Amino acid sequence: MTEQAQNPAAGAKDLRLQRLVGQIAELNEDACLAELKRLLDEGVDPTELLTCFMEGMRRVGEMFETGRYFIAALIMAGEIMRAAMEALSPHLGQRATTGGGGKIIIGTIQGDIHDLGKNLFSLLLSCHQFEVVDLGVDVSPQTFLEKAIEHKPDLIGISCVLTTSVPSLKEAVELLRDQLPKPAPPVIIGGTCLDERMARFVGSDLWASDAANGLKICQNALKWRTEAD
Ligand code: B12
Repeated sequence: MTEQAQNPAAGAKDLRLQRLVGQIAELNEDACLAELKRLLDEGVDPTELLTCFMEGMRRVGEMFETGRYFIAALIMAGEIMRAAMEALSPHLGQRATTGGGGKIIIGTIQGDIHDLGKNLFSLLLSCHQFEVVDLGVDVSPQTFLEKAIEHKPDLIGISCVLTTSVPSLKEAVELLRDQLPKPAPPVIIGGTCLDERMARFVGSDLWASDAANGLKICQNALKWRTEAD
């Protein structure tokens, strides 16, 4: 017997989630946002819904790469993702009013204006007692250094989504490592164009494949730092 036949309710939900991914990839904004609201009202796990939007974005990117979509589609996809994150944010956790988890400065590297992944990571950090100083997008290596000196963070987060910005990312990591007083705060990097191999090339201390993983890595890094002090 198939899983769907054994548990028809779970099967129906899976079908709806698959349809939702399709609506996102087709850039059907009204349909996918209305379905998101209905699924949230029905109590579906918000992280499952976020995964659907990430998969939808991946498919949009794939169609852009293969020439089926143009830049306008990326702009529409960004708008859909921003609206979805606005709807999902209250369900993913409450922003903590106090710090206590440590201070992190974060920004998207020079040449890159993608900010939705960085914002999601910042939101998760804020919900877990981190004080987040967001430097925005298109941040130069020199600005990362100046802001790190000004704010004295426990960690530095850099988002890099575009492959063409990797040289600036490497430059920022090297500048922070060489110019900050020792022990320098660890640098964590993330973004779609990065993987472990790229993180080694760039020379960053830490790398995360997604925001949830990044949060865990930051919490562990702070624990090690506190224990080492
Ligand atoms: C929406 C979008 C846009 C929007 C962005 C809107 C915005 N406000 O961010 C706009 C229209 C601006 C855009 C522009 C371009 N884009 Co675009 N875009 C996308 C798209 C479809 C979705 C990105 C997104 O928001 N995803 C959702 C977020 C939540 O996911 P995320 O960014 O991956 O973040 C997650 C993780 O990576 C991680 N993370 C991210 N940052 C960090 C940082 C840290 C420290 C940590 C720990 C974790 C972390 O956490 C997040 C959640 O898990 C992607 C396709 C894709 N596969 O992602 C292409 C994509 C990223 N874009 C691409 C391209 C090529 C461009 C353009 C160059 C197109 C052009 N010809 O002009 C321009 C570049 C503009 C610029 N200078 O930056 C390529 C990049 C290819 C590459 N490897 O370089 C992609 C992959 C599409 C593709 N497959 O070709 N884009």
